Amino acid sequence: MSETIATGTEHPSHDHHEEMSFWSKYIFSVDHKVIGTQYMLTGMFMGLIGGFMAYVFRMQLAFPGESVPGYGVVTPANYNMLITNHGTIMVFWVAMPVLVAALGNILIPLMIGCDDMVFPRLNRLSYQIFLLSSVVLIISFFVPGGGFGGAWTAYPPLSASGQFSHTDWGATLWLVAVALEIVAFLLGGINFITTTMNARAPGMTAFDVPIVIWMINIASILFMASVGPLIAGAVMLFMDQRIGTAFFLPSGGGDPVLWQHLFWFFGHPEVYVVLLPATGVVAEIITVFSRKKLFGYKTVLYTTIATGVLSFVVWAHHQFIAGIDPRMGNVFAVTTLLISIPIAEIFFAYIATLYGGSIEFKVPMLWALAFIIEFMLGGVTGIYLGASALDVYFHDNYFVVAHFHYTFFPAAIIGFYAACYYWFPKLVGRMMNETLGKIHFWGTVIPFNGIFIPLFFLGMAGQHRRIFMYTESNYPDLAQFQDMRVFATISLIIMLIFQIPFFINLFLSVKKGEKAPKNPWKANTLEWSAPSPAPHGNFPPNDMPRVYRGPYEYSVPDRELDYWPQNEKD
Ligand SMILES: [Cu+2]
Repeated sequence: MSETIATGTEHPSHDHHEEMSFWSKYIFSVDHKVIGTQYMLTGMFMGLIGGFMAYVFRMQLAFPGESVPGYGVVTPANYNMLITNHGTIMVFWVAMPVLVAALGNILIPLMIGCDDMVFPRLNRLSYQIFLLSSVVLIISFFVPGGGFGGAWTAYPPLSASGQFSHTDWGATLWLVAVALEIVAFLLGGINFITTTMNARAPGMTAFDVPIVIWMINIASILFMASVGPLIAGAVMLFMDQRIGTAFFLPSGGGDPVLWQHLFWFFGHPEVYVVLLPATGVVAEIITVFSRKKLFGYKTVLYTTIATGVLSFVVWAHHQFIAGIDPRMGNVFAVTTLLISIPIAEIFFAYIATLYGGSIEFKVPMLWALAFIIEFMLGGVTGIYLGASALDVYFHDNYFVVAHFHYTFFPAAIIGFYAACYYWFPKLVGRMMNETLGKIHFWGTVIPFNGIFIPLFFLGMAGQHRRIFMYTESNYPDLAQFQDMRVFATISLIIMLIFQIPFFINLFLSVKKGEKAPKNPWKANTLEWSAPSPAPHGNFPPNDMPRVYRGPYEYSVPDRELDYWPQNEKD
């Protein structure tokens, strides 16, 4: 990224940022690509912490031995702190920054053909608040009493007082960190939506906008519309923790189920906030690597909007056994089954896109195909959980854990890797290594299934989540499945080891990768008409992209890349 317009620089007038210092170029930059990269790197760093936490508590589950006398690898309270912060980090500090903030920042201006976000300084502020939130979260692990251990859903009364949940300053800092993180993404969402509405290349209509940009925007709207109740809830929980109110505490006349409503009104749409950008990335990649247009662009768009609307009326499927009126349970069971229809429709459109295409199994395409296959398992198992009667048994058991890892992992991890291998050439101007990429791909996807398929069976056997050991002494009926826990843990270790080829590939390719042409994948979206790496401002200022529409074809005169919108009709 450091050389500006290194190759094919027909427009030297655009070199105004050459004299910038390291600080203004990489730390305090307002360039959307740099901010997106900052979000991505911070998200990856937090991902390492979250992954390490998973390693520690999976070691505890597999080998509840003697390192801590009487317990195993960690104490029960530390186990709770690890699972709590693993979940929190992976959702709020990995999936959100990488899928929404990094992809939104990097892709929106490039793919709609403009030079930057409409509010670049607001964008920079958004990242800075996000960075601050990450620091606050990390500090919360080290305060007296330790990090918060009341689970990522922070249900009261445990989150306001509880002997195994570290509810002193650890809980309060956790809450402050989450609130700051939410502020960062609110600022980002305003920018994404405004930019997409107002800064599209001349000639680009709403239906010419690439589907991934639509999906990122719909995700931003879902986030901004669902997070309000959570902010209100966070303020109330903060007051319960710190100044003695009892909004959620039955001991003072409060109602803990109120928190569950406020949390899941946000928490369920959040699944789609993370899922939709990844689903969009997959649409871009499968069209390019099968040389096909997206099957049913408008249908996919409308079903995405339908998914977004429906995602607001399913939240209480997390509360079937929390004491809500059973008739309301029926309503939420029906809406939950309904939402599987548009999601399935999108995946059918993708399969129809692949059908009959000339498919090229390049690394980004492998990740995209893996997304479709793995998410299918997550989606289908969700239908079981949506049935309120089955949920009596499955609630908070390992079937749920396996299910939501089959939705979040494809979205956050597989979706991220697909995007990373695909757009790396545009950001860096070099290609990533295909062989290392394939090693990384198989070494990630195979062990991923090794971790979570056993958890479906453990769940069906009745293993409840958030318990730090299952031995003869505390769960005699579950102790016999210890081999499965060991298998899952070893799979996790293999998967973590196979992330090393990725980091080698990433850092080597920045300096030594093969030089990338403007459009290495022969794609037809606008970002590939910008130089590789795309300079500050993306496109030469006197040659900004335009979208032309002729009677029979779409063309961009005087550009080597023809752009035709994905919804082109023959
Ligand atoms: Cu849900």
